[in-house]
Amino acid sequence: MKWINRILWHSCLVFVVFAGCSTPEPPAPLGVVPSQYQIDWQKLEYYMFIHFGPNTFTDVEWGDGKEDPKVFNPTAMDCRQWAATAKAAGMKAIIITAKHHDGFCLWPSRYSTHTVRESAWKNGNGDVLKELSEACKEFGLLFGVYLSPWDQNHPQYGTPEYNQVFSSQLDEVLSSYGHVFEQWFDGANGEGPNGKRQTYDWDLFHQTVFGHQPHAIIFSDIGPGCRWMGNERGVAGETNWSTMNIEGFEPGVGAPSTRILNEGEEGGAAWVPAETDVSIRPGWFYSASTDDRVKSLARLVDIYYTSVGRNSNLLLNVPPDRRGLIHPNDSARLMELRKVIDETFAVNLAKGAKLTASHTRGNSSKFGAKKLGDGKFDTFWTTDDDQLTASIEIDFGKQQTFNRLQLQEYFPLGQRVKAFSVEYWDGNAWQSVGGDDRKTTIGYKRILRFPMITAQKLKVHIEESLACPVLNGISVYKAPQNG
Ligand code: FUL
Repeated sequence: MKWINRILWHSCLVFVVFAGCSTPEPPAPLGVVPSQYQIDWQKLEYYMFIHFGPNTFTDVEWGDGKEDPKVFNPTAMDCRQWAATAKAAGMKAIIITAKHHDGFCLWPSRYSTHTVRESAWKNGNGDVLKELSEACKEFGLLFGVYLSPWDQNHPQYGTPEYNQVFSSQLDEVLSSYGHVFEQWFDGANGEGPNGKRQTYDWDLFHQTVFGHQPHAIIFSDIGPGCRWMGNERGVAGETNWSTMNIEGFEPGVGAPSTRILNEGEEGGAAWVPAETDVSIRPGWFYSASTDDRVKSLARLVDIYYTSVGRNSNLLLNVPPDRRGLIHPNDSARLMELRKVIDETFAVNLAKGAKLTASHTRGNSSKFGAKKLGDGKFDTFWTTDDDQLTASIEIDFGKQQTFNRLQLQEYFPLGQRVKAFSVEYWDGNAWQSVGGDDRKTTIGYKRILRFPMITAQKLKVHIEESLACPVLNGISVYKAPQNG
């Protein structure tokens, strides 16, 4: 019988060892979570907006659709120059105004008589969307389109038939130029030539988009892919939830308040992350009168932190001039911005630092604080389900000087952290970073900017979370003085 006892004893040991080592399950997703396409979209972070059309030549922001299409005549248009500029700027995509409120189509639409075909450019044989989509492909950029449903030129605008016209135009654009990563819908809705406002058939428009581009991110005030963040100054909410309630709302006049657009809604029923659209110049379209009013480097750096640094993507408008080229003043500024961003985020001082947490899920190394420094997106630190507060300490092992802290939530499991604070060790006591204030929300990326600190240790306190916090990154940087 001895051998039976021995077997029993051994299986018992094996059981105990396995039970002790078994890793806990990852946390369940919280509420609504992003689709894989929204996750991929969020990682793009920074891309270019192009406003180009008759307005470029008439020097207005909103043409009324009565312009002679012949005015559209760029003398040296080169979409490769736009794409090369975007690429060199560190951007990942370009979205172009295929049709603005004046109704002019940058492609030869069969559903309009106000297009590049009627223009003087290339004797009416040109197609801006074709040239740009090819240039994007060549430079490894994604291609996106803005189409304004408001059309001041189309004779059917203001009648039910117009919805079909617009849908047919979407058909053309979304089936002729390859992959379209984002469809931008402007909410503006004015009166038609007959004095009537159009009732937009959003269901039809969305079906048309998804029919051709099932993975496209649809932008509007209420998504469904991503949302306007409520202003054109480049300032997303310091609190910025990627969730909001869209039921019962419409893009444009029927949209939620700008505060909700700016901050999202805690526990909202839909995943609609923020996109910050802002122009590098005072206007959206090129004007020679703004050549010396390109936003300063300091302003653009601020915008980077109030968009990408606040859980929002940044769609920066860079309008080509009448030649059809990006003006050197704009491109020079973009390169300056790229330099600051590259210099700032080149060296993560937390890499190689000792990371410890007050709580770790199941005390398992799989969810340990080390995961915050491994640079991987899909590995994360988290706590037990009932643990909604925790602290993470970074010990650099020696004094380090820094002025930026970047936190990242693993948002595929939902946005959870509601409030946090940060302290550094001054040698005698913990001191608050950036004043005593509690910071709110993290999301994909939250970057804090503060005056230079020299310290060996830094601590992040998760003070409030809707469910156990799940973070996949903490990084510390020293930005150059002009950043
Ligand atoms: C607005 C438009 O009215 C502006 O002209 C511009 O296109 C901006 C991005 O969206 O709603």
